[in-house]
Parts: sequence; structure tokens; C-alpha cells
Amino acid sequence: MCGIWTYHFPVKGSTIHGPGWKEGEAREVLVPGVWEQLPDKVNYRGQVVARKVFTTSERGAARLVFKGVSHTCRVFLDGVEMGGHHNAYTPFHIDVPDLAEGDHELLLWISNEHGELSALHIPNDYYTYGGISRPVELHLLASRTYIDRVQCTPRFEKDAWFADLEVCLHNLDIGPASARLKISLAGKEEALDLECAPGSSSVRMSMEMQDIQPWGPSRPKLYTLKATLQTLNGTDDWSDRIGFREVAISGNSLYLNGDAIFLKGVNRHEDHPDYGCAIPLEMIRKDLELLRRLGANAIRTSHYPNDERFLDLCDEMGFLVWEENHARGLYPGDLNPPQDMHPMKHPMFREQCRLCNEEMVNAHFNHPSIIIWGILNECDSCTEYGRSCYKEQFEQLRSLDASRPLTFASCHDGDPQLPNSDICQDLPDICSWNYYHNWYSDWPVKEALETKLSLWNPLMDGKPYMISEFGGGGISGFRDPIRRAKWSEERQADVLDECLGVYLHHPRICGVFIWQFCDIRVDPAWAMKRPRTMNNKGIVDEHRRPKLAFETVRNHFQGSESGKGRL
Ligand code: ADA
Repeated sequence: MCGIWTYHFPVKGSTIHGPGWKEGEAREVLVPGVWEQLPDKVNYRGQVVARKVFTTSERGAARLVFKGVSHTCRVFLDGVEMGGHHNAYTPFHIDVPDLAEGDHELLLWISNEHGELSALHIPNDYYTYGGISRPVELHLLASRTYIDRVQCTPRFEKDAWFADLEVCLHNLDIGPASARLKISLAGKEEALDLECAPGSSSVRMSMEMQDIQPWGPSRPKLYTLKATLQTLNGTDDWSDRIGFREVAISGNSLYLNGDAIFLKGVNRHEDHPDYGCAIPLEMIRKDLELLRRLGANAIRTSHYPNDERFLDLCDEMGFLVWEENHARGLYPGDLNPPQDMHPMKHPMFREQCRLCNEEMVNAHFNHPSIIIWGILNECDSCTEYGRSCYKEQFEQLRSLDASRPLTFASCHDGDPQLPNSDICQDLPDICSWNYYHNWYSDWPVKEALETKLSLWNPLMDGKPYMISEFGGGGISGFRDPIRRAKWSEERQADVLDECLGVYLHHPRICGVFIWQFCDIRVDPAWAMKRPRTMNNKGIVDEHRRPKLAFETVRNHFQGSESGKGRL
């Protein structure tokens, strides 16, 4: 269902509700694609109806799968409202129990407006685009009882690999359905006869494997997991790729398949001047090639779940990923704001986070590249209310996936005895901090780090400790080799040189993530605070042209093979 869609813009000053949408301006957009790719819509914040006509050759059950629509949408099929979704960065689907043969009209009412629709898409230091930003799929179901997904947790025990599976099924009928489930993986076959209850159900099984090659950065071996569900009215099939690897924590170290690892990472936003957040697969691959050339082994999906095609490539190329839910800086500023001024008290905040976490983990569970789940970047981890939100979400993530460590990036690193400081460092498995000591202040990196460690080590309880953001701005092309003035490429390289010289060799640190991969567009509310109205902390510019800092980082990342656990 990718390809040319028509985006209908409302008549100026009106909104798009009801039949009025047809009077609007109609523009062709290649999907995945955001309307900001149209030069005259580059600043459009509003509503659009996206329209696609398609034809089916036979009648039957179907499933419409949307990998990402930015940021809020309602879905209409042949004039009937079928459902909707909030949040641009997680997939959702619409079941169509009985889709007739013939032509169909699919309409998506889409909004990228700020305000009551979304607690998570707020004016921010990145841009919220508008449109169908990730692929759309139409699945014609051979059976009204089908396989929703199979979640595989790899486990290494007594010198053997096991695949612990949860097979999630869905029965569209009102009565139970008898079915025969078959699973195949790495030469092993299992079969099971089931009674599938109406609605959603799941069945668990474990397979002991032979001759498995583990997945890891240097040898990212992938296996295809296949499942079929045979019922009286047809056979549904499903497949995905998995990798056998185990992530563990012991003391203040992070382990992959029993070896201590050090994460040499970069934060990456999904942003490009030609594509917005709807980055084509070839461009994603080019970003990852640049990161491989940099000598990075890890990527943080700041600050939202990423396109699954990015994760597929990370699986294939052996990158390690910290994937996080969608939130940045939901912090009230003063700690006793009026009820409606605390962004985490937006009426939809807790439900939209719950859904984002559930959709992120369920959709991306099998990616071996994801080794850490993160939440709530620089949100309110300083008040009892904020703590209740962090606690609730960590509990939810642990119930969805007990196999991966959890973290969140905090910037509230003042004196823990004072208000406005973080009170949540006991909650995550890994403690992660965003430091900009030698950019937003002139505090020398080593002195700042030792001061922070002396304050916070007792509260981090010996857990792994990462620097999840650090760096500085460099305006692409502003060279100043003598003065090395702020915002010059030389200064940015110096800032990163000082940080990496300390962080890569400190025994208490198990990973670093540079802020950030590329320069990005930001919301107008932030733009006037930043040169070029952009966030210029990329080590490449928005067109992926390396700055001086790129080589500085590469020398550090390539040169830090020494020392325990440096991958
Ligand atoms: C914060 C935030 C990032 C970015 C960064 C910056 O740490 O997490 O999204 O805004 O600051 O560039 O200042």
C-alpha cells in the first residue's frame, strides 16, 4: 500500500472534518512521505486527509498495518471509521473481518498539531512532521484465525541455546477455532494442536536448539523463525528474523553473550532535509555506513521508537541499539506548577506512554540489535508524581520483556540533597546521564565527572553507568583554527575530544552516546535559540557531510580498542 497517495489540504482557515475535505487542495505524495517534503508545505502544521484507492481480487478477512503515521490519525475504509492512533513512532493495525472483492477507498485524517491531541508531540528540540511517515501494508488473511506475532526470547543454558516462544494469535470469529500450529527454526520443527478462543490468545513453548551461531557485532548471524496456523477455513503463515544472543548485567558492567561490552554510541534522530522523518531505506543504510566508518558499535534512538527497517539493518550490520519510548523534556520547569502546566499531567500522558511502550516492545521484540529499552528522556524524575510515572512504566516494560535491561537518561544531576534533583536512580537497571559540562558551562570534563560520581555513586548502587548524551554545537563550514571560537567546527571537535579522552577510559563507565549523529530541524519554539534555527550538535551536518568532529571521534572510537570490554 506504499506508492502514490493524495494528500488533501483543507481550504485555508477551515478544518478537515466530514465531507468538506474534498474541497481542499489535492497534492500527490509518495508514501512513506510527509507533507513537509512539498516545498510550499514545509511549515504546515495542521490537518490533512490522505487518500488511497485500492482493489482486492477476492473477498476475505484482511488487516491494514500502519508502521507509522505522524502524529495522530483516524482511519476510514469505504466511508466507515475503523479506528485511529496517537503517536508517530509506533505501528498499529486495523482488522477488517470481511473485506469485499473490488475497489476500496482508504482515508486517513491526519494531524500534526500541538495541543490536546498529543501529550508526547509538543514543541521540542526536534520537529514533528505530518503524514504517513512509514510503510503501509495490506495483509489478506487466508484464515479468520491468524498469527499476530511470535515473540522469541533466546536463552543460553547448560551450553545449549533455547528459543522461548510466545505465539500470539487472533481469532476474528465469535466461536473457538481448532487449529494446528507449526513452528520451524534453524532446522528444528515443532507442531501443536490448539483451540483458539475468540479474540486474542497466546501459547508458550520452548525449543532446544543445536549448532547455533550466536548473534554479535562481529558476526550478526540471523535465523528465520517461521510459523503456520492451519484451520478449517485456511492456513495463515508468519515469519520474522531472530538472533541468538543474551544481554546481562553484573556489577557495573554490561555483558553480551558472556563478554563484557563497552558501548561506543551515537544518538540519532530520524531527520533529513529532503525527507523529514520519512527517511528512505537507502538513506538509512548510508547513515549506518557512516556510523560503521566512525567506529561506533551502538545507537540510541533518541527520543522515540524507530522505523523497523532501521532495526532490520542494525540486526544485519551488528549494531547494538538502545531503543526508547517517545518523550523528551516533559518537565515542568518549576516543580510545583499549576495542574495543567505539568506536561506529564496532560490528560492523555499516561495512556499514550502505556500504548507507546506496549507497541514498541511488541513490534520490536525480536530484533537482536536492541539490547536496552529506555523511557522518558529528561522528564520529571524529581518529584514523587514524576517518580510514580517512571515506576509505572518500568514495571510495564519488565512485564512485557524481562530479557533486556532498562534505563532512562536524566539531566537532573544537581546535589541529590537539594530539590530539582533526580530521585529515580534506584529504578533503572542501568544509570544514564546527559552531561554537557564543557558546552553549557566551562566546567572541565574530568573534574565534573568526578564531582558527579562522588555525589551520585551512592545512589547508583554499583549499577552500570553510562553517559547517554554529551557534545557541543558546530556550525557546518564555520572554521576558526586559531581562536577555536564557540560554534566553530574546531571547538566542537575539542569538546568531544576532551569528553572522549575521559569517558572512554574511566573504569566506572560502560558506555557513551555522543549527542548527536546529524544536525536536525527543530520546532519553531526552539529555532530562534539555535544558530541556523537547527540543532547543530551533529558530527555530520543535515546532508551527512562530516564535520571536523567526525574524524576526532573516529580516532577515539577506533583507538579505544584497549582496555577491558572495549569492543
Ligand atoms: C538534551 C536533550 C536532547 C537535546 C540536547 C541539546 O540533553 O536530551 O534532545 O535537546 O539536550 O542539544 O541540548
